[in-house]
Amino acid sequence: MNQNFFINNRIRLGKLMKDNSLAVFFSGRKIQKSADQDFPFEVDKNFYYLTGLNQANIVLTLFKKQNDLKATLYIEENDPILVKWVGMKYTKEEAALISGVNQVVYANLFDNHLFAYFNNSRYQSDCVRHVYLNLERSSLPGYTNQALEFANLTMTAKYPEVTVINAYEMMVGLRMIKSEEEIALVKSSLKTTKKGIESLMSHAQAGLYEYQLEAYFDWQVKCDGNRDLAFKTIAASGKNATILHYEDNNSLLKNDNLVLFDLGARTEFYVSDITRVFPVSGKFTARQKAVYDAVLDVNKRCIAYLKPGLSWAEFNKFAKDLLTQHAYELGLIKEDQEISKYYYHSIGHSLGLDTHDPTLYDWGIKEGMIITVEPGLYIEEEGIGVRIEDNVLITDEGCENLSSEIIKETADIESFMATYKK
Ligand SMILES: [Mn+2]
Repeated sequence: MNQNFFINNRIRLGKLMKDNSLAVFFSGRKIQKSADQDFPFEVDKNFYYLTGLNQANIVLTLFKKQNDLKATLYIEENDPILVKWVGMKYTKEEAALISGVNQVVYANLFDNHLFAYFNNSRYQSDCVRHVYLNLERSSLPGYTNQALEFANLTMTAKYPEVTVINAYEMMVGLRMIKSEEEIALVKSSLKTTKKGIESLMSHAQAGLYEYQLEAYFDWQVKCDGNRDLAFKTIAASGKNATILHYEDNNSLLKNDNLVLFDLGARTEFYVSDITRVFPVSGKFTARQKAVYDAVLDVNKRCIAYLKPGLSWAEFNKFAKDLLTQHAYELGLIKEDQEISKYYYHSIGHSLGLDTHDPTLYDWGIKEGMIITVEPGLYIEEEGIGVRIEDNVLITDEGCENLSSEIIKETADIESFMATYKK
């Protein structure tokens, strides 16, 4: 991603800030896994969106004064001993080049700079009275992050006269509407995802374990140019496919099973999120095909229905009503409300730097959003779970299916499988 993307994102945020205000964003920190091992570092996505930097313990400040926006990065200095163990951190020049921030300084200046921004001992018109923080919440017990701690330990404790404003919703609003560069990266992820799906399907056979199918996908993603997984691959055969976030992937594939896989590659943090279903034997049974085609019909009709101006409630109702009709035809239900036994999630979500990209649901569906369309029917008593998930870009009067190249029709799946069956 070019630095202009990050510069432009900072300008867009700056326009939403009050005059004489400061925004402070943290890149995140390493989290201990066990003993001297850490979890792989995952950068704060709002920080990344404003800087393009992917490293722990960096701070970005944006100071808005008389409609001028000054960005400063605070980075850690390289320690020559540590460099021999873990390699170089960003130099000032590298951080400046990636982010387009001209002022890059070492982190030891941060506290002094803060005091200068908030110092009101001699009244100056540019004294900062409002500070924006990325106060993301989580329902996890004990959850904390650098911004929440900064709000408590620095702002409340040392600068109680300064008003803290939550920038999180502002960031979510900016991230919801995708730029051309972001759309291109999602498309690039989908290309890799397509290759991985074809690798996984071509190797499928009874007697393998689900985790072996998972490995074919993951291997292809790694091979395809230093990409990552968007999330842990779900490979669920038979009844396992009725568990939405099944992650064990340790059952044996049987010839009469359908396999549902829900997976995606990510490229420079921009993800794809695709679900497909295929028969281990290479041939759908009549019943499997009936269920599959019902879900496929809903998938296609939802994509045809999508356009800017719809509310999420309308979109969800449209999908649920169609799935309900099909459930009657499949002999699954006798009353409308019984559908919740066979369909128990919502029709889609935003996609971007996160797989479930944060969303302001009140905005409804808007042009420039990338969302998933993923109807499903899960029939535990028959060991059949079908979900068909595409990724679509909302356009001015409808939507464009970004994953239309990924195999989806039963006839195509059967002929693809047949070329790999001996
Ligand atoms: Mn999804």
